[in-house]
Amino acid sequence: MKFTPIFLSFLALSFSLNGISQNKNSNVKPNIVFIYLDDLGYGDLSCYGTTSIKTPNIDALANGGVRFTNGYATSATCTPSRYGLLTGVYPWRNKDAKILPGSAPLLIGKDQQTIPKMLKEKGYQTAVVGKWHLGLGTGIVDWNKQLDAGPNDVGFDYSYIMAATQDRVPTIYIDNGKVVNLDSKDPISVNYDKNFPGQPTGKENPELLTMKWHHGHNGSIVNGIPRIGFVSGGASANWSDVDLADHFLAKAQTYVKIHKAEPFFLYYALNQPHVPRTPNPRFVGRSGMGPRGDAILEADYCVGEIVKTLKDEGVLDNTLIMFSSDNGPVLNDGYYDDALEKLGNHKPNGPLRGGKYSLLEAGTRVPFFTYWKGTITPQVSDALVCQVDLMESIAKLVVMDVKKTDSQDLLNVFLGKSNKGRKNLIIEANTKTAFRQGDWLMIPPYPGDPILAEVNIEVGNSKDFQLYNLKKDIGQKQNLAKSQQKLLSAMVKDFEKIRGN
Ligand code: NG6
Ligand code: CA
Repeated sequence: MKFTPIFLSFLALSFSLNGISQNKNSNVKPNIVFIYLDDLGYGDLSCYGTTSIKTPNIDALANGGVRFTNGYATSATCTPSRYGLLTGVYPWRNKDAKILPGSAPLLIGKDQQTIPKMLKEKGYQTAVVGKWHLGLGTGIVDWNKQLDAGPNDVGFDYSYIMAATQDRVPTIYIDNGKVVNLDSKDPISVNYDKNFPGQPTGKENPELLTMKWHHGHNGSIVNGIPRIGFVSGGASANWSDVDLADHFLAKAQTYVKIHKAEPFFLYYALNQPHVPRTPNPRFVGRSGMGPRGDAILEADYCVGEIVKTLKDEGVLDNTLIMFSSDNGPVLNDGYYDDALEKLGNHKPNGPLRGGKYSLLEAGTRVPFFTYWKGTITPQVSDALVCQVDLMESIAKLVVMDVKKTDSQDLLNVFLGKSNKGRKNLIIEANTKTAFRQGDWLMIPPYPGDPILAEVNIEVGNSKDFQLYNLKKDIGQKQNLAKSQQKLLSAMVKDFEKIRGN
């Protein structure tokens, strides 16, 4: 038989689709939108079982796709989780992958493999909109010039970001490496060690504050909110906190409209419900739970709007949407904002133990689901999956070979065609690590207080080994390390083999 060129390209097309049925009018390469929330807990969404808050837009995606009950961030804080997500490398392999100040240099190496870089090679347009928190520049950053290293150097064609977090200076938008609305007559300087002469701070000028700090957060004051770090100048570039969510949403929507004709990857990183919680007045009071609950409702609105845009622009059927959170929940993360006082019966960590900063489950087990209209069959999956697996899985989706990392190809699991997730996973909290294997979780002994007092969260420190059967005991109430010694030593061995110590 002779193969004609047309037949051959048909053959290539069929293989490249990995058996995924495609909408007739769609691109061969699906768009990929990764929606990342910040500090959203396993129990914070109605699709994950809470009845105290309603998140209909997020629920519609979760219930129409594959909703994971064992979906993990690599870490219990932001920077390392984002590092693992974008590079496929466990963050504990990089000693600098810790919560970064707003002045930190770019954490991802310019020659490191990243998801957007890989997708660019396949002809994708790539974008990050929202929270970055992976460092900028190569040393001391001059915010008044084009930044010399950032998202655009690690694979993103377009970046519209906040540098670090909403509670860290600088409180500005950065558009493709350039600070937005900066007045050259009022240059901006940032310092994380000492204040600039004459600048008020949360510590010295409580009379200027509209939001009070509880711990940390007593540096420079912007919009009445005390932040971490010190800043001078750049007043015209400061964002409006209550408009942050709308602002980033509009940028994400515009991006979709401009790039709807080409395959695109949009990493849309919202910052709700991270502190300081400043929902737009439209959402204030709506949850009855104070600003934290209102911020979750605002995030739900944003998700609904971006999905609406994908639909209106005619690309929803050809877009794989993935949703997750960078780490677990925290109530008082440094400001007095009623998160605790108005919580009522709501459990941000659901049935899990611990929270943000914790090696116990609620630190890293987070809401996680995939949605692809017309392609994914709705289901709940108990497979073990981690954000670090996006690298290999997306590579598989776009038919590409990538350098081996800690990432595993779980494409069929993400598409709901298999229930075979990872066999094991190393999770991390403040550079300490623990090991999940099958249904079991082992936490090695660590010195330090079992409770991080300032946030009142159990972080998992103990002088003894901890071993939990998560299938039977999701709340980690029973430490079986003493009665399951054989299993414990086998797990310690496997863990050390991967950790390399
Ligand atoms: C901590 C901050 C906390 C939050 C966190 C980063 C203090 C006392 N606490 O150091 O408020 O900003 O860093 O959160 O400053 S994360 O989700 O970006 O990792
Ligand atoms: Ca976070």
